[in-house]
Amino acid sequence: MKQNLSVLGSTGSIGTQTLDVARRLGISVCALAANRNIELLERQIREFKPRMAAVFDREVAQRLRISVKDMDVEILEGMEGLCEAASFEEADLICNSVVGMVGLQPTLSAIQAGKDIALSNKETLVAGGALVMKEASSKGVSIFPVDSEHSAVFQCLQGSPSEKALSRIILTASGGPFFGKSKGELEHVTVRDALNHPNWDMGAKITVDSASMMNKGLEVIEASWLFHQPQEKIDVVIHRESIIHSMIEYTDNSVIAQMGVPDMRIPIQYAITYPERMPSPVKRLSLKDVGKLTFYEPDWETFPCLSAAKEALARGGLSTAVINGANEAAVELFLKEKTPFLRIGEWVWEAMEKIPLGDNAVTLQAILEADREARAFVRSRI
Ligand code: MN3
Repeated sequence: MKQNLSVLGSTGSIGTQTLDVARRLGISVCALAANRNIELLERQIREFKPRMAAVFDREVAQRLRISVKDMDVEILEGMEGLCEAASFEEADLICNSVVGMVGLQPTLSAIQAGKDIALSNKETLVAGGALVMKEASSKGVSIFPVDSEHSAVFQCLQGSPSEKALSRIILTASGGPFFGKSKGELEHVTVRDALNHPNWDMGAKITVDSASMMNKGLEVIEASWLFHQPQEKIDVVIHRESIIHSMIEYTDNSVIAQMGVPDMRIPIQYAITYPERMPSPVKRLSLKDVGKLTFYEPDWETFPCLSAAKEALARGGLSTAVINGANEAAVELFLKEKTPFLRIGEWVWEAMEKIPLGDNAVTLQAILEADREARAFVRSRI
């Protein structure tokens, strides 16, 4: 079990739940990093007494320095601060739960420093999977998945002979708030409609990604890197109740599922206590109360983000960085009510078709450039 955490994205949904797990298990926190919610970050500093904290937004970092000047904590800022928190000497686990592409460089810093990572920043693997997995294996760094589906697969794989015995990964998807809707019905949906998720309480970006099914697309790519499987071996099934968090199928067609009440504190805690199991505050699963579990084929036509992600994974190289950047920019515009919901999927496809990817070598430089181009492409479309 890990003893000293660095928590990046500590004021977000996963970050606050990570600190909740740490609090209950009595695990220390030596570093924190947040974007700009310095009121909550200050409360976290006062409670967990980390040695350092990083504020991504430089404009508010100075305000935090003043408000915690009675504390023995160093306040850093910007991407350097985030990377510093990601490689902080005393940490034995870096919990990377920042949202979006901004999580890539801290992940690489953690790997360079030889730190194990509890990863919930899926964009890290979507944009930079090739680079991240190569570096992690050369440094002997373990990446523990925190995303509920990937934690489920990881849990199912415990005791498995090898990944070679896997014949399929079956990722479950809740279907989000727009399950069963037609394209016509999605024409005029609002930000508020998209943010109304049936089963999970999450941040705005990932909730919109769930509504568009881009989240599942990103998770297919994430699964491909984490478990070394090609895109055709990763299936998606809609499972409205979110009780089965994902499944694996072995070559003998035996299927293993991981189940539980939908609560992120289970996957977060498992990444921290692995390979141990500890009591958690999560409610026990009562299958009698759930009654029945249902499954459906995803609607690939109405939710083109899902097929875009599979296509990008098949194309390889920088394609996944492009669709991720295009999606982040499109979601940002949608959340600001500057574009209709359906444009998100269209732009993601267009960006993949139209942006020339050069020689496709997946270096950090090339990933950042592909990301920049994809965002600029989307912004030029309104
Ligand atoms: Mn997930």
